[in-house]
Order: sequence, then C-alpha cells, then structure tokens
Amino acid sequence: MTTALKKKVLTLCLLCQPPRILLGMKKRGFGAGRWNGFGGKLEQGETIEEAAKREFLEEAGITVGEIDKRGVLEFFFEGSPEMLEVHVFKAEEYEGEPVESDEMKPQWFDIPAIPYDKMWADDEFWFPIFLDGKKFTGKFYFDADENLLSHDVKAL
Ligand code: 6OG
Repeated sequence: MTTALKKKVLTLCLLCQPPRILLGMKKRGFGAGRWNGFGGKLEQGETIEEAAKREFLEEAGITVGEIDKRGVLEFFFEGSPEMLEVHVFKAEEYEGEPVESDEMKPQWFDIPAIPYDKMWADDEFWFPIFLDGKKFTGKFYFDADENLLSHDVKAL
C-alpha cells in the first residue's frame, strides 16, 4: 500500500546584483547552520509572491522590488510523510539595509565565492542554472540525515 505524501509549499527568494548575491545564515529551525536564500511558508490567504516578499522583509529587514519566478524544486526525505515544493524567485532591487533577524544573518557574497560546502547539497546543482538566467525544475531525494541520495535537475 502507498500513502500519498503531504505537500508543503515554501518560497525561496535570492537577491542577485552581479557580481554579488545576498545569502543568509539560517540561525534556527530547518536548515540551521546553512547559507541559503530567504523564504518560508505561506500564510492564510497569501499568494506565493506575497509570501516571498514578506519572508524577505521578516528575515532580512529589506523590501524587495519586483520578483521573478525562476524555478520549482521538490524535496523528498526518506521516512518523511511530507514533501516540500519550493518556489524559487529572483529579486534584483531592494529598499532598506539588510539586518540580522532571529532567523537569519544576511551577508553579501561574490558570486564565484558562494559557499556551497555550507549550503544544502542541492544548491550546487541548480544555483549555476539560476545564475545563468535560465528557468529550472528539480527533484531531490535526501536520506533522514539530510544527505543527498539522488537528484534530477532540468534547465528549461
Ligand atoms: P522555514 O522552514 O524556515 O523555511 N528550503 C531549502 N532550500 C534549499 N536551498 N535546499 C533545500 O533542500 C531546502 N529545503 C527548504 C525553503 C525553510 C526555507 O528553506 C528553504 C524556505 O525558504 C532540502 O519556514
């Protein structure tokens, strides 16, 4: 017998101003200790775009301008009844100054110095496509210890 996985929809937004990109060190909860873009769960009645902008403001203290949907990533974890559907956005403009929040410590990185060794293992597969300006989809299978077992990434 198979049981359908529950789906959790999340946002992930990257502020990209070549040659730099803003990442945040996740300080608590899921993904703590890793650099990532900014994002999280949708609130009741919100569109995905609204959630992406709200999460950026809550986590990094800045208001991003127009955001552009770049990809959808699906994450599966061995033994988990839930899969994650992460909608990835790109922002290029912002207002305010990045500030540390309870959840994230923001920092600008030079794009060639993106710290993949301190990020989720999937990032090195889709970030280059994202940075190349292409859209993408990806499926990633992790074990229960968050090690990447297999992946399937497509540039569109
Ligand atoms: P909260 O649980 O803090 O939102 N996220 C991932 N990002 C990457 N790069 N790789 C993953 O591989 C991820 N899984 C989740 C989505 C979690 C935030 O982390 C992102 C959200 O922006 C497994 O509300």
